[in-house]
Amino acid sequence: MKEDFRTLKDYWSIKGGCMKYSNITFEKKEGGVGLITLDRPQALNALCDALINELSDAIDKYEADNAIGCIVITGSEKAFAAGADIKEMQSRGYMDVYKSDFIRAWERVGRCRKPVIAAVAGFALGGGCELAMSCDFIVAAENATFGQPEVNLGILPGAGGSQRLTRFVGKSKAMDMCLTGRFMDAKEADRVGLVSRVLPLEDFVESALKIAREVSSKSRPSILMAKECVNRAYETSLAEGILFERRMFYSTFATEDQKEGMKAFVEKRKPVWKNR
Ligand code: DAK
Repeated sequence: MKEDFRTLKDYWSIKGGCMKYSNITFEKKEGGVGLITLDRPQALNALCDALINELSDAIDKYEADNAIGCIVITGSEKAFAAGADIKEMQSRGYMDVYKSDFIRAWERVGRCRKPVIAAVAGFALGGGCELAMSCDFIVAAENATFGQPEVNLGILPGAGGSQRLTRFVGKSKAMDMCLTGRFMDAKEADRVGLVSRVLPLEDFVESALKIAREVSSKSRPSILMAKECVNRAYETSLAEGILFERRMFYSTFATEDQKEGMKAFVEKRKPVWKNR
């Protein structure tokens, strides 16, 4: 059966209850923002299976909730996430990882239709860096540290790192990071385009929430379409991408929000979005 959740009530009635979280916190913030905080401080937010499943469930909930227009994923001041949980992975064999479809829950963030911002303070390493890169954009605190140090463990990036990092920072930097395992600080990450902005560590999460509130305050259909268009740039040729954007652009003229947005501009007032 295809699941179609319109409200949280629908979600829970279809899913049959509320998952209890012990590795993340889930808070609905003012201004239509859903905050998810990775919360395994004893392991620097290492991404164990339980955490990834909780994260995936939390994204399902926010996606189903009409009150939420933007999602923020953050960690602690010391670590966004220090990678997949090495202690959990170490004894696994090929058949364990192959048969378990280990990747599915990891991909949930990248499949979210609503905008997702990664607010990274401290370490974002291995799967932590990959998780941040699967969000729509990354804002970094001054102490943020990015890396793909999997080579030090006898493995390589497995949740999109070699592909997404290369698209963000180009071949030379991506090769450098994946082959040496070296870390990149927030300044370098800003310079090479891995992050969209660097913010002071003080009040970092509040600053990230402010950006999310701004995104959430726009017309929802135009936000979803803009996100689809930018993502299309990574999946297609320039000519096809421009055609796709044009089709999407034309379709905004079928929305009530286009009428309202332009009317409000002409009347010198703030638009009141219907999100339709
Ligand atoms: N896993 C498990 N525990 C970890 C951890 C990790 N990734 N990172 C840190 N910890 C634990 C430490 O073991 C330590 O626990 P106790 O010894 O106290 O019990 C505690 O967190 C504090 O860490 P440290 O004592 O090491 O703290 P330091 O400040 O000295 O060092 C550090 C911080 C981040 C530099 C260091 O902890 C470190 O190097 N951590 C490992 C970083 C790393 O190698 N990350 C990559 C992991 S491999 C896939 C999905 C995902 C992946 C692959 C495939 N599919 C779906 C297919 C991802 C793979 C990876 O991420």
